[in-house]
Amino acid sequence: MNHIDSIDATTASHRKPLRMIGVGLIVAAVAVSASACGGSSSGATDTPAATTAAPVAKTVNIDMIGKIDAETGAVGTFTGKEHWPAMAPSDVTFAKGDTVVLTIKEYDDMMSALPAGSPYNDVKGGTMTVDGVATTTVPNSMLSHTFSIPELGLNVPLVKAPEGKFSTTVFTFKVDKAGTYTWRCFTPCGGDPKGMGGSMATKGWMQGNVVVS
Ligand SMILES: [Cu+2]
Repeated sequence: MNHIDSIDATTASHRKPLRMIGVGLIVAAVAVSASACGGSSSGATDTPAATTAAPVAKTVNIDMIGKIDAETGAVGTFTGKEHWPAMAPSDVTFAKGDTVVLTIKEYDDMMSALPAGSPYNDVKGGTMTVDGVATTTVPNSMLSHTFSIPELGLNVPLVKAPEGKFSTTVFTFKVDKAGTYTWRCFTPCGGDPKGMGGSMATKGWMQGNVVVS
């Protein structure tokens, strides 16, 4: 008796949840087709399931190299153009909501100081490490360039390289607003007397596009 009872109980307890799952699936299907109607009335052809699914955290790794304007050096790390330092690639693309891990290898060992009172010594809009050490600000005595997107409140001050080597900056951040933005360097590293011309004023050198899709 006891043995049979326990088999019955097991069978019953298996069936009940199965039925409940079946009901749950039907409800879910109705909800999806309802939102599909809403989608089609606004002309959108996107799959509703894709837009209503829980966001999946995605990590995007972007590598940039800070090139310098020396005449000689390792292939790919020097522009060979005096007073024309560059960051390459100058255009970066990622999706809104992505966790972006931006790694910048800075080869420039020249210090380039910001004017007194400049807000661009401080890290803003994310977290930063320099050669593995958490860093929140870079004093002028250590500063070479900046990777800044003022429109998004992002600022990455770049530590100058040890002579003949490079420093590695890793900046982790997220942007929740799609759009096309401009990053630029704010240290006076360009060619004119004020250091703001040439590479500083030219996309592909000390500024570039940031496309958030
Ligand atoms: Cu610069």
